[in-house]
Amino acid sequence: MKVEVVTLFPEMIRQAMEFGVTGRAVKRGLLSVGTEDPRTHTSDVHRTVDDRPYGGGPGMVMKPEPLSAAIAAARERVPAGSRRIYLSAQGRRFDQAYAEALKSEPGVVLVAGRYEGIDERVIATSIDEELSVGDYVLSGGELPALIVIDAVARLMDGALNDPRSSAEESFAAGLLDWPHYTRPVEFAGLTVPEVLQGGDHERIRRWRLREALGRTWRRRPDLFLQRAAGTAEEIELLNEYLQERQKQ
Ligand code: 4FD
Repeated sequence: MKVEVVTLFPEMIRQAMEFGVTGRAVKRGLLSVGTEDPRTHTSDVHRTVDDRPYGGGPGMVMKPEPLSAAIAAARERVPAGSRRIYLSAQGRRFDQAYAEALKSEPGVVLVAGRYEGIDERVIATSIDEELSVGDYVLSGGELPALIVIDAVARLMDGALNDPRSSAEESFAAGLLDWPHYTRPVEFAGLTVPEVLQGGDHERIRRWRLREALGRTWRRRPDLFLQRAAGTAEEIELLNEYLQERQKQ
């Protein structure tokens, strides 16, 4: 997959691609990430990319010409038909399902804004979709762009070192994670649950699924609404979990 990020701070994107799962995906050629800086599409001596807002008020707005030129240049380096996505708090909410869908696309242009916003006519003419990574305001779209790249990169075949990691994630898809433990067996007066210390893989699988279901029920009941109906086993395990908590 080819990703181009339109940003006034290309180093933020390039630096982040040197580490971790995304770094590996880039090195393995699963993903390529380029940047396009609107400042390189200016012709005045001051290389101006912002201007005062019509109607007055504080802050500045990204000028349309350099930004739209940068988006057009970025688009030439991704496959035809790639979508141009603007990261903004006004967008549709990014989630795991969106990441899964994006993974299968050959390319995408991610547009990161700065200042108070971008000129609305750029959204009208050069953006296919607005996307939000959550209900909070940031000072730039670069971190949201990196969130999207990270979420997609780790889904690509061969990006994770152990393919069992992605198999494990599909097993508990749409649920919160179960608790994890490593050595020592006792820490801060707390011990690793007995079931995990033994080698009964079926008991361990059921314990993990029960914990994932129970945590999701307690912490994020809204996730159950988005999820397909539970299997007979899931219903049984959630009942066990809730009954166990009644006693305590
Ligand atoms: N919630 C999000 C995306 C971007 C952002 C920006 C103008 C600054 C939050 C336009 C100025 C965008 C999000 C960047 N904040 N701020 O996804």
